[in-house]
Amino acid sequence: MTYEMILTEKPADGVGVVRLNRPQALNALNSQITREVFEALEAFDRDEAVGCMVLTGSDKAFAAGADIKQMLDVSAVQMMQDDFTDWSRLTRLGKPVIAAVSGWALGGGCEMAMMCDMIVASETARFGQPEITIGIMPGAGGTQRLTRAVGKAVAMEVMLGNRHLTAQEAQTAGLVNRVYPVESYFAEAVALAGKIAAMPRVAVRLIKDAVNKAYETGLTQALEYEKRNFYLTFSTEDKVEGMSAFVEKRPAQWKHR
Ligand code: CO8
Repeated sequence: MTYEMILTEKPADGVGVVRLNRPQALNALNSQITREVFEALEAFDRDEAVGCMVLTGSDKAFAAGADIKQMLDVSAVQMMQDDFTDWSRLTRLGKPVIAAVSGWALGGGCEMAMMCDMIVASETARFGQPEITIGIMPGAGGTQRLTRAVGKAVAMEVMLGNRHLTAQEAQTAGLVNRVYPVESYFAEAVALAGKIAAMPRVAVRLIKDAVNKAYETGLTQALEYEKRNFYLTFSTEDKVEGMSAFVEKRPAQWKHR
């Protein structure tokens, strides 16, 4: 597969990286770049050599939002009909995705980072939902995911008052996992992805799936869901291997089955 607006690489064992590469527009997300991002992530999701993915941009911008120039002349009906608005593909990936964010993560850029499973940020990262300043509102999960991550009061200020959260503020609020200097955030994200890729992958998938249920359903239903995934892990070869390795005091050799 050849891409024009993204770069892909496998910089470490088990790790697939998708990099937004539209520097002249601060990685503004038009329909082509978003389609390429989803296709590349889905390809890594199918790739047996990959256990965890990293989605990143440049040091200056993860992404400065959806492409305003593309949206300028688009009607509501076109917006609704175009697959541009179907970003849920990112949330349907089985393997975990870590967003490695530096610089601007605004509007759709912030929303895309929040659709990932974890966020590793550089000290220069800035998170915001400035849609209000161009007369619209967040449309890819901003009002929901940001609110759940940072709480109503901060979310309101970010979305109504165009407040940007610093990396440190975003970490304190629970939006971001880790903050590193700009020189090392990407390597740290790849290292975290490598660590996760080395875990037994059926369990990784079932845990990701169950944690996401905490967002999507009520507690009783989610606990029931967790129990079923837990039982399912007992059907894996890796459960036998992991427990045997513990008892025999040796490292486990995962088969990812
Ligand atoms: N869309 C299109 N082009 C952009 C965008 C954008 N979002 N952001 C930056 N660019 C372009 C600029 O137009 C400029 O191009 P040119 O040189 O050709 O004029 C180039 O990138 C560099 O930008 P600046 O000169 O503005 O750079 P600065 O460093 O001065 O400023 C900022 C950086 C603060 C990030 C500024 O560019 C900015 O405010 N950008 C817009 C941020 C914004 O409003 N984002 C929200 C967009 S709306 C949205 O994301 C809705 C999501 C809905 C998703 C729905 C899917 C379902």
